[in-house]
Amino acid sequence: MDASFDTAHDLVAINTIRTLAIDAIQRANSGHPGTPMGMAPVVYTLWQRHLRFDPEDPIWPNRDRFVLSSGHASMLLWSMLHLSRVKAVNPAYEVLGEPAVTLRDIETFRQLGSKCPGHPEYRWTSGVEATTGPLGTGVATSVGMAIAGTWLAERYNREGFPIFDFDVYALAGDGCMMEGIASEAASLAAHQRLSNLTWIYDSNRVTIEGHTDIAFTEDVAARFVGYGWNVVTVADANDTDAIDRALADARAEGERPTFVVVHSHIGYGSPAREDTPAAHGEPLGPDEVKATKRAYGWPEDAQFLVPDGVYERFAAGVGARGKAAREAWMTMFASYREAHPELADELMRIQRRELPDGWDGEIPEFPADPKGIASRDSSAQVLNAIARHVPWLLGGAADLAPSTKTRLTFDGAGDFQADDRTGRNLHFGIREHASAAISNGMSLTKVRPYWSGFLIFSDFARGAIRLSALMEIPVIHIFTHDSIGVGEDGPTHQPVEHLMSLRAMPGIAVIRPGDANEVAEAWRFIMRSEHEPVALILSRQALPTLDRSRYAPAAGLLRGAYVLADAGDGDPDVILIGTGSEVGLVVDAYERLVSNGVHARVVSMPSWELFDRQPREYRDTVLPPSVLPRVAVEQATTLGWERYVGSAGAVVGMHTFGASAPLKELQTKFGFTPDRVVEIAQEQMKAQMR
Ligand SMILES: Cc1ncc(C[n+]2csc(CCOP(=O)(O)OP(=O)(O)O)c2C)c(N)n1
Ligand SMILES: [Mg+2]
Repeated sequence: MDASFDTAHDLVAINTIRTLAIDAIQRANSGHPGTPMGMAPVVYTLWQRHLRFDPEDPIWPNRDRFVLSSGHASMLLWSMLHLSRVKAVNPAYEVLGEPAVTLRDIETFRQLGSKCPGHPEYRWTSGVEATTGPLGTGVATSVGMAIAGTWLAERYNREGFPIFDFDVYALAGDGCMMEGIASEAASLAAHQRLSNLTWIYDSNRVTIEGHTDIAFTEDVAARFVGYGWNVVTVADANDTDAIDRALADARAEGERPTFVVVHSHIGYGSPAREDTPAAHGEPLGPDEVKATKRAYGWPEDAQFLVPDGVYERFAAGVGARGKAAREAWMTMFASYREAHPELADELMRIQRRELPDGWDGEIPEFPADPKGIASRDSSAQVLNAIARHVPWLLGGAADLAPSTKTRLTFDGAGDFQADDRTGRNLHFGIREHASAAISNGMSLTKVRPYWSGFLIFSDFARGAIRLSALMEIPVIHIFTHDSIGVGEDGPTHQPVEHLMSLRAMPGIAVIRPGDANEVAEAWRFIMRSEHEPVALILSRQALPTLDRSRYAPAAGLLRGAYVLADAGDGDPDVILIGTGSEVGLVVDAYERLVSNGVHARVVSMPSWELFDRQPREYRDTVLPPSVLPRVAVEQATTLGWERYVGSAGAVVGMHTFGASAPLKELQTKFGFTPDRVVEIAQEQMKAQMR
């Protein structure tokens, strides 16, 4: 079939997208029909006329990306994936013959097991580029994809081999534009001159509570001009020629990201619901479904109808363009492999999240040192040692690199900027939420990202950290200044509840290493992690480097918790558990108890998550169930420690905010001294004997 635009045929295809959404939402009796109805022509035009995406291979590395930042409008994406017959891909990156989204999935929209959940979920449905729903986060994620695209192009493209030149598109609504994270990301995207990035703004001027006049009256287009974007306006979302021109303009733009403002009507075509907030998040209702179908010239009783020729139309549009582009790329890649075998090998590894041979060859071993080294500093050494061997490990800080020590300092590491795309040090600016979302986007594009900030500000990034866990992508979130150990900066900068709140999040490993060698082991775990993000929690202050000939090897970190020291055979009299900066303190207390003849044990517990994954047998050897006297020491909220110390055990932790004072004084004030820990251990032993 001819792929050229033909208003009648295109309108049937567009109305198929709309009516599938209407029917699925009516059947589910929940969902958001308004935006699929309003924006169907825009997304259709993008896919049919511009997107270089092959439904036969939705993970082809140089595909254009489409991110539905208005995640509530998921039916728009499900209709597109179904109608263009995108193929499913399994976790081994194999393309399966079956469709990613069947008509049956659409009929069971929002039901358990359907490939069409309420919001787009990466890894659950093939063709979804990013999990979206938390507004603003999808557009920020798209910036990470665009950054990764330019970095990959610079590193891997060679004369005659444009291996990477993909574009990134995101669709956003009023809600995304109101969220702060979108502003953070838009500002950085313009600074970085990401001309491979286009955001399409669905300006329907309606949100849940009503018309945007109630809360959002700024000039959004002017804002984006201010950031430095190329701003284009489409006056009518149904004008497919105007949309086509705007997207062509975006592709021709070589210096700036493009912002396409599309004036649209939420619930377009529904006689009673168009332009109303009710169209946003309610099914139309049986009568209005019929009235709307009549308005579209659609058979009013037909449900889940895909008229003859519609699949073929998608196949002739996005299907044919995508196939041609991918096949040309495959042919090019075969010659590239001959001409540049090492680069091609790297690329294949990146795609499979594999590491280069010898990546860990330079990880240092730290000699015992009672004065020690801050874990942020040992981490800096380890990170640099690894990054020298893993070219696609890149990242930065939210303007805190001199404090978080995450800068790559070796020759050639460079700074990533518009005029140097090879740089591996990113400057995220003071934008924590966007830093995490951008890192997610980079990870979805398969480079290995890290970003860093103070642990206290992890709250600012939490929404995007959570999405990295939900998507099961190996983003490295690095947080330093991990406790009251920060000292003089005081309670605004001293995290208390943050560690526990990160541990409360499923799907992310929180690691708080106790000394430099545990830091090295933490990085070994991090780098091997293919499908799980990590929060690495580091200290500002020096931590003694333990003598590992005297205490157990740091490799115990990989099991989450391990017996660091034990004063004798058999069950101990008391178990002291410490994490991070408190391991040294607990070891001091242990030595005192031992010199008093107590059979004490020290357990270093850098990661609850890794420990909980161990077989019960191992866990019971570390924390024998029969040994009740237990003390956990951590400069943070105590909530949750009962699971390891039991209801009778003791926890030395924080019950209030911290204070501004030198660290030593804070340690005394809040009870983090060897004397206090010894005292509590003795109370524990007494109490359990009674
Ligand atoms: C961070 C965040 N806050 C709140 C919500 C709940 N929410 C979902 S959609 C929506 C309104 C979105 O309005 P708009 O982006 O204009 O979408 P439209 O109604 O035009 O489809 C809200 C508040 C959310 N998904 N994410
Ligand atoms: Mg809106």
